[in-house]
Amino acid sequence: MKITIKYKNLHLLILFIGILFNAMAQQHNRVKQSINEDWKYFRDTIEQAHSEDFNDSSWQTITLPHTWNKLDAIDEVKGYDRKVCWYRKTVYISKENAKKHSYLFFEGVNQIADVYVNGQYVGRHQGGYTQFNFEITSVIKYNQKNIIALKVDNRHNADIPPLSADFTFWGGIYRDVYLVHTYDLHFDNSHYASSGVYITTPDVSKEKATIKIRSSITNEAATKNKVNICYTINNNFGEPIFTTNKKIAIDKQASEQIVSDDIEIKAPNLWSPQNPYLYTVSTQIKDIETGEIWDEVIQPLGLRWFEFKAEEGFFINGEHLKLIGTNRHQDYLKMGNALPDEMHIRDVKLVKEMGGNFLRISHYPQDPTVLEMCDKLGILTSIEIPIVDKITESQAFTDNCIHMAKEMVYQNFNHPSVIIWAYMNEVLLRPPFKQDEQRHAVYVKNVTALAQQIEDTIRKADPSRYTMIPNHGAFDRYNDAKLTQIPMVVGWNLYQGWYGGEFPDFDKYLDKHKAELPTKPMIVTEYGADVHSRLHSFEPERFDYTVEYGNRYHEHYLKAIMERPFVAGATIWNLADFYSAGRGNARPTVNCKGIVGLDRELKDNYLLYKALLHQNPVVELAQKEWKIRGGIGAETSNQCTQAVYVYSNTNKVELFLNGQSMGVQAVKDYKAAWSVPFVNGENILEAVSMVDGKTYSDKNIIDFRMTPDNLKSKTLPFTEVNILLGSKRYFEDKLLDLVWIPEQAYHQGSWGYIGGSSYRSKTKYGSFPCADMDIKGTDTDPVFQSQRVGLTAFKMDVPDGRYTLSLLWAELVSDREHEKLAYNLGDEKI
Ligand code: GCB
Ligand code: CA
Repeated sequence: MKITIKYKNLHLLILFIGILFNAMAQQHNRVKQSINEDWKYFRDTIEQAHSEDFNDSSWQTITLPHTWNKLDAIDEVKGYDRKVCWYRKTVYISKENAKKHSYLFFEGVNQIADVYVNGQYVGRHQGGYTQFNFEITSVIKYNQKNIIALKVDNRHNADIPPLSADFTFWGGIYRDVYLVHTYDLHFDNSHYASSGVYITTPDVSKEKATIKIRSSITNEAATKNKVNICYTINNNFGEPIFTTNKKIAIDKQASEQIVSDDIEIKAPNLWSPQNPYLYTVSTQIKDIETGEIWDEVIQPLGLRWFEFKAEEGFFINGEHLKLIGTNRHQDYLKMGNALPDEMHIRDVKLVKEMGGNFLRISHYPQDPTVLEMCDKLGILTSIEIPIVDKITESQAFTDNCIHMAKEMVYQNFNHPSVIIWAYMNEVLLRPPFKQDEQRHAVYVKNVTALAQQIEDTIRKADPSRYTMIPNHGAFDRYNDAKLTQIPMVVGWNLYQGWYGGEFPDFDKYLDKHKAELPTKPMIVTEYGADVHSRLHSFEPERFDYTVEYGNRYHEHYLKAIMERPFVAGATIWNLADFYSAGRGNARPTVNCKGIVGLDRELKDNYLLYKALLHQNPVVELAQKEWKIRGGIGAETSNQCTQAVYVYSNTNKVELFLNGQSMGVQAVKDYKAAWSVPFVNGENILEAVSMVDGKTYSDKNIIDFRMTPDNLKSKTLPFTEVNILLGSKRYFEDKLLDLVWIPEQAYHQGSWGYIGGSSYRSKTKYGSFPCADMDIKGTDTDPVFQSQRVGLTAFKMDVPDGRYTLSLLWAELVSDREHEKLAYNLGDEKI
């Protein structure tokens, strides 16, 4: 059956869902309803905000998800609000819930939430990335309004990870909130806010699968109860293929762990990235006499087995699979981390459409929708708790880490997409006490001890998956601290050719792992280069933030990864650009290592991976987002020849410019290249490949703004030129509809600089072609971040006339390191 929904039918749909929901509620007796609408919010701490009769009418009305840092963490003022804010909401709870148990369920609040209902304290949750719930039955008023109040605190807290990291710690109730009602007999949702049902598949083969279901059941009634626990396995059409029962008696006010008998499925339809076949398991608590269902939990079930082998990599269902994909943060352009579910879904789809099969959910557990989508689309995952950069040597910190590890494992236990539980990202990146050798050694020992404790906790909670610690590229440091030995898989975050070194150093590092840790499976958990998708260069250089440098980086890394079978997998840092409030770079407050932008615009590297990973023919023009190009027209031809690339998995590609063939090129390492003589104005590029008699093509229309070398040219009259002094970069300003081109030295009859040298910034990572700082008062930072130092003159041999000359620069070197101002001298008529 195919259902097409038009807008005018929307009310019908809502009605339909309403009927369905009611029917389900009557049958299943557990109700979970979102309460995202109509919250009140106050951006500060305030006395008595928890109390029932507090007047919040002057507070802002908001809808969840919500973060208070959406704008202040991306503005030009240093820092962002890490503080206490308040939320309040009124909910009406009807009398029919009086016999039930009611809970408030939160998908995530960053980072401490103190919850009150009707003025009464119901509990605290620490940690911004895991789910939690509180029972509120005893404080509810029925057939009346109930006041929920939350004090939310995202201040730095030495006992709660993460302590420091390269991403913004957005504060707020930034995920969905639900009200849940259950009957006296229900699955135990208080066990780390999990479903209370844990499914394992101890034995899976092509012939049969064994399934075991462990559930935790609570009887809150005043009497002992006899019930039937009913297990049903449904196929992916929702049709039951297996049902069994277990009769049990539970004491009043008690909880019991029930384990099903082994359930066997013959010739299972195996789950894999190619075939993400999802069964579901319904576990019901049924009244032994009336058959009435007291509670039901439905969980996904994927039947698969997998293994990491140190030399050969990863295997699923007995078949080798190179794990390739990305990391992911949970934010979006100008929205912070407060995203609707659809936007999480969109990101998982982006990985799938690229051809990826693996997602490292970094550096913290994310919205439940992410794993649901990974199950459905066939994306394998690694999830981790947010210990990043460093630890605090306190019992409270340890306790919080252990608690988070348990929350992570139990809350996500049944997702077939999860293969790895991870923890401790680059924990020896900035180890303290460096000056005091002995104290430093104690710190490292404490890190090792904490790692071992978390490892033991995770292995005990879930022996069926792998564990992993992702380290940065300081091999010996991690090896000496045993962080390469404690987990089952080692992750390496490697940036050779970005933060330091050269591309081939990456290859050497991989080979070092194989030589020194030959029995330890390994994943390249991070690699990437910052790319501002409006910056281009034909002479790319480290830290110029150009698309072309990023392309070189990934082209090299990808080859090295694919050539080495012992590299089980690799996840690009990062799927999308993401906010990191402390960063300057080419886009202040943003880490630009995404292969798509903050707005999910595809960058070139996404296309490279697409060509590599897809089985079907792929032909993609690179530099696709570069719509306004610029360059200098040769005097005789008025053409400007520039390189054009195509990413493809076909053998050869033909390129056309305005309908004229530029020749056929062989594809090598998924890339083909041409020199294309662009003309002033519109240039239609078309790349075409023939595979098995079928044509595959891609098109891009480029508006080329030609600058004459001779400004007095009659055939190419000069109208405008925007020059980036001291730079080899091209910068496309889509808002102002103009393109900046690199400088050139002056020669007779033309234009250019006389004297001086290109500014180089000195950073801890080396000398770079541009500044690495936030330029205040502008959004086009790259225009200001390069300059020519010691310039004698800038000369332009223009025809007589009136011109507008704008000089733009920033003070890049100053004592006031963080107060760089953009100076725009305004327009001078000359
Ligand atoms: C890393 C970190 C990650 C950073 C990344 C970078 O190694 O794990 O959190 O964002 O490097 O871009 O520097
Ligand atoms: Ca959600």
